[in-house]
Amino acid sequence: MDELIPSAAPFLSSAQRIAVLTGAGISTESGIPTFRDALKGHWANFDPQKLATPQAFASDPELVSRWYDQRRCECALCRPNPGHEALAQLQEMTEADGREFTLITQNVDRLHQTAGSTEVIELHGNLWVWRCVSCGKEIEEKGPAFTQYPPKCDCGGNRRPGVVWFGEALPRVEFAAAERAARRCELFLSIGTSSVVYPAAGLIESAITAGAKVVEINPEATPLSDQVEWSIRGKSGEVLPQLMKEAFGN
Ligand code: BV8
Ligand code: ZN
Repeated sequence: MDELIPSAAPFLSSAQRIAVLTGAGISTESGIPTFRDALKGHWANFDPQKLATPQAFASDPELVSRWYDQRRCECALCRPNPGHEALAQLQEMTEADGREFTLITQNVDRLHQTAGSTEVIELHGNLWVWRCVSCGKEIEEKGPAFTQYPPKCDCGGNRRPGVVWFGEALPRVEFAAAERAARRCELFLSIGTSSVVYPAAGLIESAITAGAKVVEINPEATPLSDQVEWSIRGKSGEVLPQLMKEAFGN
């Protein structure tokens, strides 16, 4: 067990306000590749950051909608891992004590919600809600793969995934709630994120500036590792259960 865990754990059970930011790394142990992991198979020679743009959708809506629908169907087969489950448990225990808990994610896979987390702030949207680019109509797609790419709205418009693409603004209400939680918290957990995509990574900096104690969990160092209280080198699916055991003894 990483020797930092015993010194960070007491704050999980004492902090009045806890905020958590997660990235692709927390879903790795559920079989979902991170943004850093090279795309496989048909998508091997595509750069995810190029596909995840309004320009890519405008120039090739069939290709981009096929990529997102494939990710939707693959994520639907994945299960939460002990990292997701530990955060759902931490929310439950914290709120049972009347303490404040805010879970903010950059992930679009909804595994936090599947693990039982509630009021999850989805900074970058999700793979299930698809929106018509003409009339704005939104429909949640829980079914099998689409039969047509891009999928069409009954108004005739193309439908796009309800995610935030590079160059697009984050949802205002969600981001304001995330900023508020980062500035108010006493303990901030940054889990499985490379801390390079903004404005999400700025939330970690806001928490540090506001004087919060920050725990980073990542097998690798990030640009913010030397600014946080505890930078724990490990997999979130292993470290989070250890932290919970150390903090709450179960
Ligand atoms: C915007 C949804 C303007 C789609 C995503 C300031 C400085 C520099 C650049 C910018 C800046 N401000 C804005 C920018 C531009 C850009 C940006 O940040 N670019 C980066 C690349 C430099 N930001 C934007 O474009 C944002 N929009 O700025 O709009 C604007 C404002 C007003 C009005 C109009 C416009 C929008 C950003 C959101 C884009 N959408 N996702 C989709 O999913 O397809 S971002 C997407 O990539 C993810 O959501 C996530 O945010 C990011 C990937 O980062 P991570 O999640 O951290 O994953 P990554 O693969 O990088 O790293 C994984 C980590 O896990 C690693 O560190 C690894 O070590 C670790 N790990 C691995 N295994 C484990 C593990 N950790 C724990 N346990 C394990 N087992
Ligand atoms: Zn429409």
